[in-house]
Amino acid sequence: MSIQVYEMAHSPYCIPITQALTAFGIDFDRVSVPNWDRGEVIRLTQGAYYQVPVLRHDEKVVYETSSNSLDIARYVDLNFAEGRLFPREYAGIHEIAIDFIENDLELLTFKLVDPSYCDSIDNIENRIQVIRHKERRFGRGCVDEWKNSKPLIRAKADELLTRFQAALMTKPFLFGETPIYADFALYGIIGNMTYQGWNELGEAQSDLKDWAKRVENYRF
Ligand SMILES: N[C@@H](CCC(=O)N[C@@H](CS)C(=O)NCC(=O)O)C(=O)O
Repeated sequence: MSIQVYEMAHSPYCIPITQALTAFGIDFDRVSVPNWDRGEVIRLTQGAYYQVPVLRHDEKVVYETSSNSLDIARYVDLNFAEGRLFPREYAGIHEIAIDFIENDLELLTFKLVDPSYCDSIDNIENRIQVIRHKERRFGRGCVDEWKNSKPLIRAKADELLTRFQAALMTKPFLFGETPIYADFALYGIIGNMTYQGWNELGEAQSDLKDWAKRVENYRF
């Protein structure tokens, strides 16, 4: 059996997949896909997809079929996790939590990372290609704007994170004694936000730090 995850190491959508595979003891290879050249995933999917992650399991290629689908996570759940990533008992409310993490929260936290990420790209053409990509969606000068309004964006993100801190006050993971996909999704957000130390969890978020360590070290 051979498994590859086509990824960007700092992506809030790739980290949950690679950490879930790791938690279930699945061996896989990481294929790094640069933000400025999506040729490899476009070829792999015969032009059907250009985002990451993309999972390849032997000859099967799995990618998202819509902006809010969880096709790769559910594939991992069915093929490697025996349904333990999406327990039936949390169905519905679980997807609401994931949707909030992948959209409402991510829409704030990636803006805390991208200015540093762009600055870290040495090659000017590659860097401007990434900025161009962001500006297509968020408008000209958006990356500098995020840099200048970082404290405000961080305050809003911290406010949303308090809801997960509340959920962790009575249990080790978001829904109970073991991590489910929502835990890996939130772990992806925190992993993206704190990538290369560009941002850190504060004193008041030590419970989130402890939870992230639990997710990281958890093995089924
Ligand atoms: N809903 C998708 C979102 C994936 C996504 O937004 N990936 C980003 C990286 S964080 C990407 O590839 N962006 C480049 C692009 O959209 O061209 C998922 O959950 O996998």
